[in-house]
Amino acid sequence: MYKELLDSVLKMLTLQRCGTDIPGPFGHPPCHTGSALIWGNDDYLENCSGGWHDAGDYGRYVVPGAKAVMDLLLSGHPEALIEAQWELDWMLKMQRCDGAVYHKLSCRAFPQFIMPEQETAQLVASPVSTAATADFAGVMAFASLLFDEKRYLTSALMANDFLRVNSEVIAFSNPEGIVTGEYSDSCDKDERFFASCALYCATMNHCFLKQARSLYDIEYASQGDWNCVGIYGLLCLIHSKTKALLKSTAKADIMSRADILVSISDSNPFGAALKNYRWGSNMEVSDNGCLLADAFILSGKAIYRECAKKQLDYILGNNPQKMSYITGFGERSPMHPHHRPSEALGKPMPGMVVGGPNQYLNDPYAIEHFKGLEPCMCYADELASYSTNEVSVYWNASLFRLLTMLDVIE
Ligand code: G3I
Ligand code: 9MR
Ligand code: ZN
Repeated sequence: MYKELLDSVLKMLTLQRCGTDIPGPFGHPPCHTGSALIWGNDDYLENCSGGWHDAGDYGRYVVPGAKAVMDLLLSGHPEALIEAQWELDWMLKMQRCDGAVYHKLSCRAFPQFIMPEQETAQLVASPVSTAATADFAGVMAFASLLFDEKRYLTSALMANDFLRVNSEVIAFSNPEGIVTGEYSDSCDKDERFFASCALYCATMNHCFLKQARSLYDIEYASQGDWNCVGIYGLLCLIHSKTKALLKSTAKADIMSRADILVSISDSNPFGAALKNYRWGSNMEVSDNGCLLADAFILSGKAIYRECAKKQLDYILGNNPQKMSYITGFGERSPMHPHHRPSEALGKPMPGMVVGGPNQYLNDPYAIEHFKGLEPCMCYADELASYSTNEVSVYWNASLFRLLTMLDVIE
């Protein structure tokens, strides 16, 4: 079962591929193969096909895509590395000639619950952002260590040059007429730190180490999400051969965070290393499981491995809903995920982890049904509840990394 689960969780990303023929029961003809209007000018991005549909929608977003890529690359799983290249090669098409990276590619609005090839509205490339540019630099630099592809490092260096010239944040917010996912981030310090660490590991050039030192923050190990990627800088250092002091600092930060997660897990009735339940809380659980697995690898202490296993147990059924949060796995699993292909085909695509309980009532269904509930109970297997029952490639990628790490440290 474990291998079937692992394969299915990775397969979800393949099934989310855009711009290519997808065979099989959840397949479809190529989609979104046209050019994209570059928002704000009359120019077009001619060749912009590829990448992954983000989630239950068909938008393609560099920032969360970078988190998903990093989790696949860090897993070291050979098929995951191949899958990551699908997104990496699309990201290369999102880089402007000055090194900056467009924040996203989507239509102007979310479509109805149709199959992807049926979304034929004009694609728009939204303005560049420094978060997307720095995330791009980070993943490309890290990827250059794993693939014999000069273009990854060359593009990463170009992106870093743009960041050096643009030291102020270029924050993204949906421009006029665009109402798809925003992934806004007003602080790009963690993204710049991630990029600097990855570039240092890829080149061993001390100027990037100096850059990383100036951007370091002790909080990075305790923050993880699409908008908090400093931890990937720490992990790049830990995975590198450098003797820099910052690597020991990174290890120490991971270990002290792991101790805090163990105590949070111990006080949670279901062992989840969670204090609050936010949008994508199941990703936070798998991210924390990965950090605990890293702590076991660094220290050999069983307490971290046992706590990491509790994170997967929570996602697979040891939770207040007494259900597996992964479609198609477990006696009870989500049947109505907020996922356009699943809804259009009338059956849930297997291997997708749903966002999970979210106490902040971020969708109309949640407002109507979850008021007054315990935070851990704010979940419903309902199509309409996109803030608790959607899926995404970066939630799946985090779960995939946890599954591969637990397989190794078992
Ligand atoms: O982390 C803070 C928490 O500290 C605070 O207490 C809480 C209440 O204010 O907010 C938390 O931040 C939330 C964040 O998710 C947590 O990751 C934000 O309020 C919330 O707005 C944010 O929601 C994001 C959502 O898009 C809306 O922007 C989700 O992270 C993100 O996963 C989701 O992504 C969507 C895309 O837009 C479209 N495609 C589907 C995808 C998944 O649903
Ligand atoms: O389907 C959209 C989902 O992918 C997003 O995560 C979510 C939040 O941006 O929005 C969903 O689209 C809904 C829109 O926001 C409001 N009208 C109903 C749409 C479908 O549920
Ligand atoms: Zn598509």
